[in-house]
Amino acid sequence: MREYRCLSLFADSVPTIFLLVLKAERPTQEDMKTVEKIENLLGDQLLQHTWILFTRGDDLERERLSVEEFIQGSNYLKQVVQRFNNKYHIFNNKISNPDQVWKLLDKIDTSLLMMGEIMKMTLTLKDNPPTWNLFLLGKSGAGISSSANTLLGHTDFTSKSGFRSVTLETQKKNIVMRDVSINLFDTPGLSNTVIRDEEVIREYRCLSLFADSVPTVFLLVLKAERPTQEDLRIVQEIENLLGDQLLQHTWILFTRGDDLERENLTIEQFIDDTVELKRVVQRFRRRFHVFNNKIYNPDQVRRLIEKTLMCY
Ligand SMILES: Nc1nc2c(ncn2[C@@H]2O[C@H](COP(=O)(O)OP(=O)(O)OP(=O)(O)O)[C@@H](O)[C@H]2O)c(=O)[nH]1
Ligand SMILES: [Mg+2]
Repeated sequence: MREYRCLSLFADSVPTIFLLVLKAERPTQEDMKTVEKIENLLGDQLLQHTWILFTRGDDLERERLSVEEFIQGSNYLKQVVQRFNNKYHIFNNKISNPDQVWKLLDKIDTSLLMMGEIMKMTLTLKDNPPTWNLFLLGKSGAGISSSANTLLGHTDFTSKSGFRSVTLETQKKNIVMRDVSINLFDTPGLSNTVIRDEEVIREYRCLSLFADSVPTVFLLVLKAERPTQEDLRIVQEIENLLGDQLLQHTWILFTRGDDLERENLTIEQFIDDTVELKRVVQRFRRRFHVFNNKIYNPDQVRRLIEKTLMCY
């Protein structure tokens, strides 16, 4: 469910069709529960872009049943198909038959979809600014949500101190800044006290899938403190996950600029005095920025946006 939720976050920025795959068999209680969960997750709007794709067309062929007859034979399926506005198709995955694919695409009516998209793109270019994705990730408690709030200019993402991790699933908010529309993603951090690292990594992987469809910047959030072994391990883990290509669009965002200010240190001095950080920052070709999340200072936000968008 975590991954499905994550995928659905992108449905408004990239043209998207969901295919809900069901066996062409009498549905079990478990199938019904799954369908219900997916309907709830997608909600009315995304359901308009969702098709039921029945598989095992070969079984129906053997029984000389059309998919329509199969659906008519079950009150439950009749109701489901109605809820999906009769949007369904059947595949026989046991044979290679491009015709069944073309038929599905015809049904989805790609031409209409494309027309809609072209119209939307023309409108977007004329009336709306281009869209960017900005993903904030890192270690739980590093200040991921606070930094997202600093970027927003107000407190929308929940952020607080304490032993328990606060952000447990990715949240998205949109801001328009310097003629650019930015989708900000606040994510659960690694070393989380509630969810396992593997789940967080899976969520990051899902987010990174969309990095090639919309210009994307990753912000790896780190406290401006001497890093622990755990901090360094997490940085390395994120580097491995993103890979060389996405790392070129990744910036280290230090938090706790207020602590540095109190000690009269610039972020450059702090990095150069901290051997481990100096190495990390070198690997990122010195792509970094610092936030003081305790004050309202649009200038620090403007500078980050200028740096990251300029280097894209
Ligand atoms: N002094 C100071 N505190 C900060 C700064 N940024 C974040 N914090 C504090 O650090 C604590 C954790 O911040 P969050 O933004 O909730 O951290 P997170 O990484 O989102 O953590 P989880 O959602 O719990 O995984 C909060 O008490 C913040 O107020 C900063 O720049 N300066
Ligand atoms: Mg958080």
